Amino acid sequence: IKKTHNIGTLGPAMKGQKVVVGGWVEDLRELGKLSFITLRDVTGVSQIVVAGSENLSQVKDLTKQSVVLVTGAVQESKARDFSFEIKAEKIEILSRAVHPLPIDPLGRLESGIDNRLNARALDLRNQKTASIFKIRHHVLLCIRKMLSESGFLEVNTPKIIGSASEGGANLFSLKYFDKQAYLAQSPQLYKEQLTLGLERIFEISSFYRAEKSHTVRHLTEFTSVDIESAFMDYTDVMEILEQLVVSVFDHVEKNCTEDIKNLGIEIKKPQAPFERVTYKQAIEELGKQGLSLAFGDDLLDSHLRTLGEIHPGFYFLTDWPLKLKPFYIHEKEDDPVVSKSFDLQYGYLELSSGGRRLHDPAKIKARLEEQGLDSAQFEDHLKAFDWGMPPHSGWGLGLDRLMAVLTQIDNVREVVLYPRDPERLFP
Ligand code: ATP
Ligand code: AMO
Repeated sequence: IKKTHNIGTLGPAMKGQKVVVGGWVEDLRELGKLSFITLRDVTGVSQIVVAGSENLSQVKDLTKQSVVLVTGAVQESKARDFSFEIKAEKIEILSRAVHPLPIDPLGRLESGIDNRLNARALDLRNQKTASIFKIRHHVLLCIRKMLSESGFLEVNTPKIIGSASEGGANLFSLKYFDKQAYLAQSPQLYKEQLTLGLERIFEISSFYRAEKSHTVRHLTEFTSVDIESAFMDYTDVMEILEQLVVSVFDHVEKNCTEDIKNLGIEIKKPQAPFERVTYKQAIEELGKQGLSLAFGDDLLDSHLRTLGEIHPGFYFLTDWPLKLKPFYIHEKEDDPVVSKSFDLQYGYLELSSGGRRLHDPAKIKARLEEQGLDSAQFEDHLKAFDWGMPPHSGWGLGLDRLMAVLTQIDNVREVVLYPRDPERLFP
């Protein structure tokens, strides 16, 4: 079952060379005493020419998407779509695909997203779908490289937790032997604590939110890229975030040419710095559009859609009213009803939020009480603030949402292999 070559590494220059390739039968045509197989592996596609009674009898009732191993020699091809082909000496059928298949993996017969997700592994033989996940791999590579080079250390924090990290709402609870536990919504508390030991850390992981949202941007299990850094203010981590986004677009443009082509998209690399719009400016802008808001009102979906029209592309919405922000967000020293916080928006879509954090435990306790949260629940977390907690800032970036923007796909389910939403638990 060993291959000597990936199809993508073959070419007409290897004429005469004997190879063993393996993959999936994409197409099969019989022409008199010859059969032609279009064989695809994850790296590319090749034509296989089958002759001779023994080989022909092997492929006689071969089904599309079956797995075969072919031993043969590379030769030039006369076919319009191929610059070379492999003349089979031996064909082994390793696994037979059973028809009818639930979806057409070539995408000639279009299937709805639900049918494709129900057969997700097979959907990956569709080159458009495969390209999304090849790009996702590159995005992760680039993020890890960029943050490591900026002095951030990758960490793993627990996903099974004993008490709420961001306040009680939206938590999945689970039975943990004879105790009650929860699935982490975010690494917020851990990443803050870790700044006192490691200064700059990042985590890329799944987090869980029990939100019954049926939108194209909410999942119950999503991937978050989180950073936290000691000795940085919110504007410093905003700069890191915009550099990261630009690097991701740049890296994908340079390293994923084939996948960009498969998706039929153009990578529009954004320019840093991104526009910074304060919350106060935003409500003035909305006021001019006839949407009247007072300082302290939350921005609803409709408001964000209007702002997205005024500011298409990436922009930061900064300096939110403190009362709209979680207990750990720091106030502005010169205007304490305003917070040192930001969201990164792409048009109407929120991609990330972050800010400067409180590092004075007395202030955190006061904010917890103000928000109706029980500070006793945060005792373990608050202890760390007496051990030399540095001033710190950070953000959380929704990777699935970033992928959706990058690939110009509306629904985050398309960019997640096995998405979880309120209706979907399988496969
Ligand atoms: P948060 O930062 O509070 O966790 P989020 O990251 O999920 O929210 P969004 O849900 O994109 O961010 O928030 C953008 C806006 O969309 C919010 O003002 C919110 O009121 C609104 N919104 C959230 N859920 C829904 C929904 N299911 N349908 C319509 N609008 C929604
Ligand atoms: P927030 O709750 O805004 O902030 O989450 C950060 C980012 O995570 C993504 N996101 C989601 N993506 C898909 N489905 C969901 N249900 C979902 N919920 C959130 C969004 C969002 O912008 N602790 C803070 C971050 C910080 O301050 O460091 C936090 O969790 O893209």
